[in-house]
Amino acid sequence: MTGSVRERVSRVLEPHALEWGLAPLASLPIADREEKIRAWVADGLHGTMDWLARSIESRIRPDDQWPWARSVLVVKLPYDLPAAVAPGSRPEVAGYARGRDYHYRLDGLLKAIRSGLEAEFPGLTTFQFCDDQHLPEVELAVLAGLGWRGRNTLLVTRKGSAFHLGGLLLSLDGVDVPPLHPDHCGSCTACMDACPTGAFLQPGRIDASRCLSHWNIEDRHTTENVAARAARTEVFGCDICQRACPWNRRILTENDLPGRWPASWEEWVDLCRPGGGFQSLFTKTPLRRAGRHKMLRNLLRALWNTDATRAAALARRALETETYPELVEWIRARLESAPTPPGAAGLPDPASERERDPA
Ligand code: B12
Ligand code: SF4
Ligand code: SF4
Repeated sequence: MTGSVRERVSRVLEPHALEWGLAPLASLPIADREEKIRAWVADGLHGTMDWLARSIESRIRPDDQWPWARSVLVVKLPYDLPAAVAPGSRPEVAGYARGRDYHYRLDGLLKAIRSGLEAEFPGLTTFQFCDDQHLPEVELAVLAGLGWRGRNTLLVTRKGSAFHLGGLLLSLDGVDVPPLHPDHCGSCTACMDACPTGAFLQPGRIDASRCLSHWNIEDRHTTENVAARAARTEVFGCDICQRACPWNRRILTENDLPGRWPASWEEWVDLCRPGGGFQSLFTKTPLRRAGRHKMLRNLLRALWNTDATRAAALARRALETETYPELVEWIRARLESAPTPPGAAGLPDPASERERDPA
């Protein structure tokens, strides 16, 4: 039990080989943030995420919600950021979602860190978070000196931004204030320029309702919006603004979907049909949370933007087995508004197939 609080925390963290930061919670700046967060919600920039609007108080002042908390530990869990594929060439899933759900991975790591800290600091109270609590994670990571907030609103470091954040609120007193990381965005606006939906209204201010990631993960409805119209390849999440960032240039990886995953639009659509195996293939991955209905909508909508003929053929195939009322209604409406020339799809037209072979 010797050394400063930071040194003792550092000894506990060492075996985990993670990048981390620690800061007193009282050093979280409030006034400017509060104004921006309130304005963000008041302007409706949270899209369909009503839970975000309802939870702004604890995002502004976490110490009201967790009054015993004195400090915060934030860790980074890196993931692979794949290079771009040709738009529309195949369904694209954001890099972070391709492996085992990061919530499980972070959960295990944080539990181990927590036990270590509790042994080092007897009587310590902790509260674990990883994208699952009403906490301002990027802001806490900035506070802990882990990086700077990029114009794309994410935490960026000189090693890029492809990592998840998680951490612990701690009842630990005596934590010194770490230096803030310098901002290295400079005059760059690459993320803002690359966004296909113009979701960044100002540097650091996102209209989530325009973001592809909001549309294809969070939005349960089939309503048309700018993101639905702009989707080309992205069917789960979106890596475009991160890929464009010069700080990520050196970490971009090969872009191969996991071997067991389908590759073509047709195979993906079949997987998302009832009984097609969606739940079992994606168990324990972030895709499972989206569910097959949303994925089917995402696939058909994105394909409609690049190859309407192929999309309509696949939509008709999906209609043969689809039972989810909102989806059925939406597919029918789209087929009426965007019909396809018969036989031009390269796929058998299920309706005419049935006429030929009533069995
Ligand atoms: C809701 C949410 C989303 C929403 C909204 C995104 C957003 N930027 O707010 C959607 C679904 C769009 C989304 C998408 C993604 N997300 Co997300 N998301 C979250 C979540 C759950 C909450 C974020 C939040 O509170 N937003 C609300 C706003 C109000 O909060 P804020 O950004 O802190 O607020 C500041 C700005 O709005 C700004 N601001 C507001 N108005 C104005 C005006 C001006 C003039 C200025 C300058 C600033 C400004 O000031 C506010 C205060 O500082 C966090 C986890 C968490 N609990 O923090 C993950 C989180 C931010 N997401 C993450 C990831 C990985 C993503 C994606 C990359 C996933 C993907 N590949 O598809 C994309 C990236 C899109 C993007 N560029 O933001 C990671 C980011 C890791 C990192 N490196 O920073 C987090 C931290 C989750 C995690 N634990 O790993 N996400
Ligand atoms: S994730 Fe995609 S759609 Fe969302 S802000 Fe970034 S580039 Fe735009
Ligand atoms: S792309 Fe440029 S502006 Fe955007 S976060 Fe990266 S460095 Fe900052």
